[in-house]
Amino acid sequence: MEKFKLYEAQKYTEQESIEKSKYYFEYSNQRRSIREFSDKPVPKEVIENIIKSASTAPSGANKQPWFFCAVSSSMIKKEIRKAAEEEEYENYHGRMSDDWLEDLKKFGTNEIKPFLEVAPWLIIVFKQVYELNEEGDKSNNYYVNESVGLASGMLLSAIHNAGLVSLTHTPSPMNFLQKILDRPKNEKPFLLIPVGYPANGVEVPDIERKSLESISKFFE
Ligand code: IYR
Repeated sequence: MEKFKLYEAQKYTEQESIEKSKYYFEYSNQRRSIREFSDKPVPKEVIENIIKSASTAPSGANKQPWFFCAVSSSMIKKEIRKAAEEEEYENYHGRMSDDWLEDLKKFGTNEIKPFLEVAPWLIIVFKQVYELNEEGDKSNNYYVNESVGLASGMLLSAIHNAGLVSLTHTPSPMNFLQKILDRPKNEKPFLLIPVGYPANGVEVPDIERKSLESISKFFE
């Protein structure tokens, strides 16, 4: 017989729930992806707590199919930047469609990625396509993309909550991260997330969130 522990829900009044949900939206709405970072250091403990928050995400059969590499070593950051820029050069010079390049124009991106060296931390999220134990036996993971996507979303919220900024970066292809960080063959890079403080006076594109009406429909 499985053992269950009693779940102690945190209870708020309706009014408190309304206020808290509104406050949380307003707070979340201040989060923006940042492409220019300050080199101001961030304590390791903050990054540890952020990763622990991400690890509270739900996952298929509770397999927790994620792994996080946190890099502050200048040498490794430099190696990552070099490999990422080589791939991005190919993306911007032939691999991305004209439509794609057009869609990116408003962000002013190109293949040059100084943030990969300037940001004090790079968090590389890996997905574990299957589980591999120490004896080399394989077992299944389920809903891996969904699970790691959820954990990554929670990672971004935890970063924002700590007063830090991030960029959800996907240099493509990303296999070089598996090599540089020496990760096992059951793991594939999922996202590369520079974390730190914004550069002084950094600007972000003037974009808006879609309206509630355009992203939802209520059936009451
Ligand atoms: N990976 C490239 C291109 C890029 C793609 C998308 I979709 C973006 O939202 C932003 C950039 C780069 O990082 O420049």
